[in-house]
Amino acid sequence: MMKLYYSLASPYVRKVRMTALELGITDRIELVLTDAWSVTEGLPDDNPLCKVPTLRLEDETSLFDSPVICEYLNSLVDGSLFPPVGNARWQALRFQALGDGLCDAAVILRLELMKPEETRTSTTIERQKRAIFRTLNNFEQDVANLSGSVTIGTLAVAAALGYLDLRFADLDWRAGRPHLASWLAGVSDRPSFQTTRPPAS
Ligand SMILES: N[C@@H](CCC(=O)N[C@@H](CS)C(=O)NCC(=O)O)C(=O)O
Repeated sequence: MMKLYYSLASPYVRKVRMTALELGITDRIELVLTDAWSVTEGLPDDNPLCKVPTLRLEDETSLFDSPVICEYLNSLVDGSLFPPVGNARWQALRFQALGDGLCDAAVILRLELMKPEETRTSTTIERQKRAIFRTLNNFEQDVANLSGSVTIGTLAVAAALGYLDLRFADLDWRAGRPHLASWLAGVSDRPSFQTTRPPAS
């Protein structure tokens, strides 16, 4: 049995769990709930970066980060989440990079906003906000390319938007982006999105 170190709120973990659900291989993965910030054994032994998601394989080697884990899982069953060649592949990987990058910006922004007000850096806050808004606008304009068959790009963007809903509801990303909003509403019907919904916090 493989082991996935996971947390409930991480959008990168959510993408990996959605991948496993879409591929129908969740029965091959044991989920190990882990707080990356406080854990002292297990996760840091398997991933020197001590981040979730980390996948420990049956041969006791391990894989990270989330794009690597997802591509590995896809390869186990010769799945179609990573188109093998051509434009479809680059589109899927590009959307994955933008989805993951949106999460990176949102995580940095959140950590900055958790600091006492007087120690926050306004240039960091503004830079991350601009990255978030530009990326959302790019998705809105490019929704036709997001709307094809489900790929790792679909799952990454859905997980990222889900993370904004969890942590930045007040950002109201749907405002002025009706195509992206209805795109996510469509993806939200998928069991992989439903099953991995983080508990409200
Ligand atoms: N690029 C990584 C990002 C993973 C990541 O940043 N995970 C966060 C949770 S959302 C984490 O474990 N943070 C703990 C830390 O940074 O020490 C991936 O795609 O897997």
